[in-house]
Amino acid sequence: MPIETQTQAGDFRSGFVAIVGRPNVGKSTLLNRLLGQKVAIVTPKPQTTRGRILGILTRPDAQVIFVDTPGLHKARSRINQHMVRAAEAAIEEADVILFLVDATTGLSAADRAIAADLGARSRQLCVVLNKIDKTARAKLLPILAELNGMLPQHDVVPVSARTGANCDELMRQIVGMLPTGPKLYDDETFTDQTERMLVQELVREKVLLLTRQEIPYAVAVTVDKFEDKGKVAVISATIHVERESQKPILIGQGGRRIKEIGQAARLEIEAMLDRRVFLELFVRVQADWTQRESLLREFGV
Ligand SMILES: Nc1nc2c(ncn2[C@@H]2O[C@H](COP(=O)(O)OP(=O)(O)OP(=O)(O)O)[C@@H](O)[C@H]2O)c(=O)[nH]1
Ligand SMILES: [Mg+2]
Repeated sequence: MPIETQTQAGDFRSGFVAIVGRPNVGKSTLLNRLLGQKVAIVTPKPQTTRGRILGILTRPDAQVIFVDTPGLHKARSRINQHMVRAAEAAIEEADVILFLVDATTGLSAADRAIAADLGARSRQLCVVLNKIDKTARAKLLPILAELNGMLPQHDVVPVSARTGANCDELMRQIVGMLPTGPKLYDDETFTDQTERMLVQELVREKVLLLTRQEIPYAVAVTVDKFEDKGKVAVISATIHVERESQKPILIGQGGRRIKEIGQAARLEIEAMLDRRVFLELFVRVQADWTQRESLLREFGV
């Protein structure tokens, strides 16, 4: 009998790769790095990502559907419970799980709990030790040893999502772990987010970057108008806060802070849309939105 040679189509790999871990370990930075473009916002504050975000990378040999997730943590408030549930759902649906840990902070009790949970699932799992650009080699070795001890069946790949160090090797390993299968998205699709959603998130990113204390956690953004007028996009967005007292903090003296947020967001939205942008921002109090189911849904959490 002739030996069957596999067809090209039979070699093609595709699948969902969930990027999970504690808040702030660099999941969204890694997604943007592996994809080669920004689809997820990044800030130094934990709990930046609030829902699942797809980043789709199509190569000649594979289609990798990355799923960025909110950080896993002990959720007390309703909004945080939603976020953790989104991450758990992504884990359930994934073909491959990338478990990210932060080398600069070392392993915490939360990391160990996540490792135990993920290790108990019979799933393709790759442990990614991130932020090696900011960590002394001597500090990496004991972390690597502990990860190997906890998850002996799984590879640990040290990377820097920020500089890209060793990310090619990580990509090679990810593709190797994917099952064979057909493309699930066409070649041009790189995210499941609409332009409106990307704009919304970019405004929220600037709010997070330019405000402190409770404000980042109290804010949701909606895009109320998005009109394409040839070379210009006219956009208005509302920044929702939880309490009246948060409004003046966000607006700043003489409107300075909201102006700064608007300028920073506009520049990035213009680059993304490759168009001039007229961006109008409003601030509105939506009492206790982080605790109300209907508003959480409305605000896309
Ligand atoms: N030095 C260094 N910093 C990094 C690296 N990757 C991410 N960061 C920084 O870590 C912070 C958090 O990054 P994010 O990508 O937002 O982390 P995340 O895990 O998505 O966070 P949440 O969405 O809040 O769960 C940001 O300040 C990043 O710039 C890295 O490889 N090296
Ligand atoms: Mg994130």
